[in-house]
Amino acid sequence: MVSPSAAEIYLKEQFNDEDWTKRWTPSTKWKSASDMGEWKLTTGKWYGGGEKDTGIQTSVDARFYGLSAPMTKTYDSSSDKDLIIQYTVKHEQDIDCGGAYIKLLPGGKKFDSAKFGGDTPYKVMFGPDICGSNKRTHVILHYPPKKDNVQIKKDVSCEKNELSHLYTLIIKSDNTFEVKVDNKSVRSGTLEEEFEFLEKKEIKDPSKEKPKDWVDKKKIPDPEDKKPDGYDDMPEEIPDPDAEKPDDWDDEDDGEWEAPMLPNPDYKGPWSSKTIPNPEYKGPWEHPMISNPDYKADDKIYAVCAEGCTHVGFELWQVKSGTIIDDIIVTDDVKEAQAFAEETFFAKKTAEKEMYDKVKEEEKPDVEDDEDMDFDDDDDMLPDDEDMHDEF
Ligand SMILES: [Ca+2]
Repeated sequence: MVSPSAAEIYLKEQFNDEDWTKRWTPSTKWKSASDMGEWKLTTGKWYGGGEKDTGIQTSVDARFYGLSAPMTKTYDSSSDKDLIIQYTVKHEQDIDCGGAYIKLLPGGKKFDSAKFGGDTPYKVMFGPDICGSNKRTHVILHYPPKKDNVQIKKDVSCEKNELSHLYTLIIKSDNTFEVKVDNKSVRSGTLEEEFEFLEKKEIKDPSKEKPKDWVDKKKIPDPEDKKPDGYDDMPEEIPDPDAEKPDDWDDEDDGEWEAPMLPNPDYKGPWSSKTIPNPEYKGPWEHPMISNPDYKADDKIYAVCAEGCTHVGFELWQVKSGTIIDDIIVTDDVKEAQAFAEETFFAKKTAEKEMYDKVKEEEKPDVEDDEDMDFDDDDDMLPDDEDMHDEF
């Protein structure tokens, strides 16, 4: 095994001090001040790391939230370097609509943190975004040859309940990637197959078309099967043989009596021939494929930060505020991200859940007053993974 180059950490942010505002800059020139919400330092209502382990929280409903920070070191993509972005999101407001994704940004000294917002060029956009039934983890990577941002083809689910969840994106220099939620893999594969960075390898041969005499009828009428003589003379209905003329029927007054009609049990509908397999059948026509002349292989798709990534930021819209962001790490070593997750998310997880249960228990009204109310808190605890695996 080749020994890997020393692990680097480009950003580690735990928001456990009042000085976080010296490291992070709000986007004051992105939207008008009245459209912007303020980030607050808080543990939130339930937490597992004690009162000093705070995170940043969106504090006003129906506002934009912009915030960015320089990384401690520039991340440059290179063939011996992976890229891992990891952080936690806690939607303690029981979110109905709001983003909580993070962006990895280029710009260096020219990065305009005051103007940072939805239109600022980025290299990676990653994390949960929920609005009504739309519920996904964005994975969008910038691809310079297309001069465009390219979104993962299949939906990646996200967590919606009121507890902290850990989001991890791993982009490897072998052009594979993995998305984990709470350290469980929710999507992985090659960048080429799971994103539309490249043109298709093969296309339908434009010089070929389906021959006019191609036989794709599987069955034909049996030439041996002939319509029996007199078949069409069979009436659909016949007079009811059991009907009798009523005793009081007067032909003069009532007209000539006729028996009511019944469906004819011998009538079999319009005649159709039996079918037999078509001896000329050739199967469905398949369009011959050729190599796509526009396809260009690229072994550097992973290199999202070829020009250097220097900042991380959040530019979010939240209808219902209260989301808490914490424990961000950007590194080139999966083990560093894993160790940081153990120190933070996994160390706090159980205590946070216990506190959450306690708060929810205390919030319950007295049973005598509200006997009919149904508290389904446990349902919220189930991972929202119903659409997480269905595409594998
Ligand atoms: Ca913290």
